[in-house]
Amino acid sequence: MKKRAMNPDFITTARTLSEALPYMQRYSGAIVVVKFGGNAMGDADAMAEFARDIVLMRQVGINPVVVHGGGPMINDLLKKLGIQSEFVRGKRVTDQATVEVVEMVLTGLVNKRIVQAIMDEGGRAVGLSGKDDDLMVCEMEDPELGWVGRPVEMNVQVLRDLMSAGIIPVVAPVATGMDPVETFNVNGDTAAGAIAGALKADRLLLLTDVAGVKNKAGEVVTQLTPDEVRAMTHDGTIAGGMIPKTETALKALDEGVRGVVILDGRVPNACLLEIFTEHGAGSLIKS
Ligand code: X2W
Repeated sequence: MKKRAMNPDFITTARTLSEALPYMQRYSGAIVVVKFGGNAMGDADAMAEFARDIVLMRQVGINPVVVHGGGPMINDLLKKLGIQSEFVRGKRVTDQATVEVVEMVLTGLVNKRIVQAIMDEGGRAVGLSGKDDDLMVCEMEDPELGWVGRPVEMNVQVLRDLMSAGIIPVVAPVATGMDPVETFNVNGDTAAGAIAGALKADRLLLLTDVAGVKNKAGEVVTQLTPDEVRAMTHDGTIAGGMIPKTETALKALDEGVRGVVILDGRVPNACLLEIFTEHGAGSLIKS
């Protein structure tokens, strides 16, 4: 009689799947908005792995919505074109020439790359920007920043329509203004927060290149309340580039998002770790 050898890797795979069942049940039908930042995109392998996680989420009944950035890719093209660029409080000062490059890079290059990566993994994806179906209408955030938009009106029906058709929406953070000839450059985190808020998402995952919110001792805090975030911001524990992320998180929670996670998108399978395991990944901010 032929004996079947038991490969220990298969046993681990089966156990991992089995342990994921309660999480699949908990998130079945949930809306999860994932902000995929330019710094988290890495190389083609990292992009493929991210896409695979998103397709797997959809396969088990979650409704993922991807909102992406692409700051480093915008920097590359601006540099090639000889256009200077600077950031004020984490946002790109955006003149007319810059906003044209931002729109080209985000809605063209980066958006289609992500859409393609999702389709390569067997999912259905459609790319759009805040301009499509008036998804995100903005006003000028601060004249000093130029064409940088603050979302003032959200029309998320198009996202619901795509989700109910089994299609993963991939959104570039570019928007129109109240005057439709205007084009706004929107910070990717801000756009993801506004979309998650308007959808009253179950989770907003902010994928970045740091492990999460750190305490005074430099350790990542796995769960914290909005009050704790405010206290840590007040005493300077939360500082620098983390501030726009935690501000986005608090605003999204105020608007009805159930939980926001700030996590390291460079960790393999970051989204799966967060959604399908007990430990999660990064820092969960929740009331
Ligand atoms: C960003 C939009 C892209 C973005 C920019 O121009 O770089 C503003 O700063 P990451 O990769 O998520 O940083 N917009 C207003 O947010 O990209």
